[in-house]
Amino acid sequence: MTHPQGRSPIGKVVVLIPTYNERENLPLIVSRLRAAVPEADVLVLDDNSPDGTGAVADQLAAEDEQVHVLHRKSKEGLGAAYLAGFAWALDKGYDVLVEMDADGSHQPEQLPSLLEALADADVVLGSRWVPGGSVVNWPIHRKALSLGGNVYTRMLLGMPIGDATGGFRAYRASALRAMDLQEVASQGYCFQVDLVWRAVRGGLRVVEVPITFVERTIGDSKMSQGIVRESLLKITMWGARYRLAQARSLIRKEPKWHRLDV
Ligand SMILES: Nc1nc2c(ncn2[C@@H]2O[C@H](COP(=O)(O)OP(=O)(O)O)[C@@H](O)[C@H]2O)c(=O)[nH]1
Ligand SMILES: [Mg+2]
Repeated sequence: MTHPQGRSPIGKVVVLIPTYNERENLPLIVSRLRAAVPEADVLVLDDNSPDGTGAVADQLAAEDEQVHVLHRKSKEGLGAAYLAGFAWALDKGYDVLVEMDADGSHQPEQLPSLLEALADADVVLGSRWVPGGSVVNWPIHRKALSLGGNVYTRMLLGMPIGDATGGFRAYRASALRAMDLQEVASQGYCFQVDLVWRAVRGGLRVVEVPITFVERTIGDSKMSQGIVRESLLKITMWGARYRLAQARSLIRKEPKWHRLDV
C-alpha cells in the first residue's frame, strides 16, 4: 500500500541493509523490498566488500532515488555499520529505522507485519523463537547456537524476549535517540542483544512478531568464532553485573530491585 508523500501511518521509513560480499544477493533483496513496501527508502551499508557489492549498490541507487548507499572504509562488523546507518538516518529525519539482512533470510514480504506492530510499540523484533516463528534450512548446530544463546541471554539478563539475537527489526527514531547509542561498543551480532537490553531497561515498549527466517542460498555466512566469543563474553559480563546489582538491592530490600540501571 502506498501512502501520500511516501509516508506510512507511522512516519517515514528507511530500511538499513548491511552488506559484506553480497553482490548477487543485493539486487534481489532490494527489488523484493521495493515491491513489498514501496513507501520505504533503502540505505545499503557496505564495508568496502572485495566482491564489488559497493558498485552494485551504487548502480541500484542510480536507478532508484529511494535507494541510498553508505560506503564504509573497511569491515568493522555489523554493529559499527548499523551505528553509522542510524546516525545517517536520524540526521535525515526518518521516523522508523528497520534492520534487515541482505541475504534473503529476512523476507521483505513480512516487513508490513513488523511495521503494523510498531503502531503500538517503540521497538518490534522479528522473532524466530515465538509461536508462529520458524527457521528454514538451518543446520542443527546453528539452531542450537541461536536457541541456546537466547536461553542464556534470558537467564542472565532476565528479559522475557524469545529472540534477542535476531536482526530483522523496526525501531522508532525516538527509541534509538533514547538509547545512548554513542556508548554502544558491541561489534558483532551481540550488538542486537545490546540494543534490546537498552530498550527493555529504558522502559520502552518492545514487541515480538513471528517471522520465518530462511537460510541464504547464495554467498557465505560471516558468522565466526570471534563473533560468538564476543557475544558470550559481553552477555556474561552484563549479566554478572546485573545479577550482582540485583542481589545487593534485594539485600537492602529495595522495592525496585528488578528494574536496575547497571
Ligand atoms: N557492513 C557489514 N555487513 C556485514 C558484516 N558482517 C555481516 N554483514 C551483513 O550482515 C547480514 C547478516 O550476515 P550473515 O553473514 O548472513 O549472518 P548469518 O545470517 O548469521 O549467517 C548480511 O547482510 C551480511 O552481509 C560486516 O562486518 N559489515
Ligand atoms: Mg545470513
